[in-house]
Formats: sequence, structure tokens, C-alpha cells
Amino acid sequence: MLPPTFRSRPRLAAAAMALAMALAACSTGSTPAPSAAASAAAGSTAPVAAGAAVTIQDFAFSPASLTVAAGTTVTWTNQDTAGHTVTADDGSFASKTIETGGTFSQTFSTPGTYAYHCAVHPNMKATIVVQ
Ligand SMILES: [Cu+2]
Repeated sequence: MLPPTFRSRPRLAAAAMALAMALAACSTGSTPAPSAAASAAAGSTAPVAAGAAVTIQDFAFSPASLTVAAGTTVTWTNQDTAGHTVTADDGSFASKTIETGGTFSQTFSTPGTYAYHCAVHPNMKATIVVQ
């Protein structure tokens, strides 16, 4: 058996170690949070990726309004049971009928707001905003 002095010292050391580790964990735990938020904010202000997607489902375009950077290619995918079109209100672009599972892509190089609809179902309306 060890004398009492030898027993208490390791306990104190262990307690000090645990306290130090708790403090270290606390300080390292709080630092990454602001930097992660900063990088997320930087990511949202960075140029949008070259491709963007719109889903056609339940007789609607989703999202109904999509904002992209100039030069972005938008791809529509028809996940509906009916055929639809992507037709610009001003006639600047128009797809043929997109059947179920089909896609249509259009590249937007000029900033502006592009309203479009489905020629088969004129109540289906949506907008692409190009910045
Ligand atoms: Cu339609």
C-alpha cells in the first residue's frame, strides 16, 4: 500500500488535468463556430455554380422563382405524370413538350427577369431571375 501523500498527489494532478482539458475543450469548442459561420456566409456570396435545376411536379415549377448568376445553365426535369413545356412569356426560349422523366436546358447569359409558363397548361407560371 502507498502512503497517503502518494495517493493524494495523483488525484490532484488528475483533477488539474481534467480542469485543463475542460478549459481547452471549451476554448476550442467556441472558436470554430464563428469561422464556420463566416465561411458559410462567404459561400453564399460567392458566384453561383454553373448549373441550376427546376423540377416540374404536380403541374407546377419548383422553385417558382429561381435566381441564378449570368451564364448559368438551368435544367428543368419533368417529374410529373403529364407532359409540360418551358416557354418564355416573351418567346425568347421554348422547349418542346417535355415528357415524364425528360429534361430541358437553357443557358441565361443576360441579366434580367425571365417569366415563363407551360404552353399546355398556361396556369403554370414561374420566373428565372438572372443577375
Ligand atoms: Cu404543363
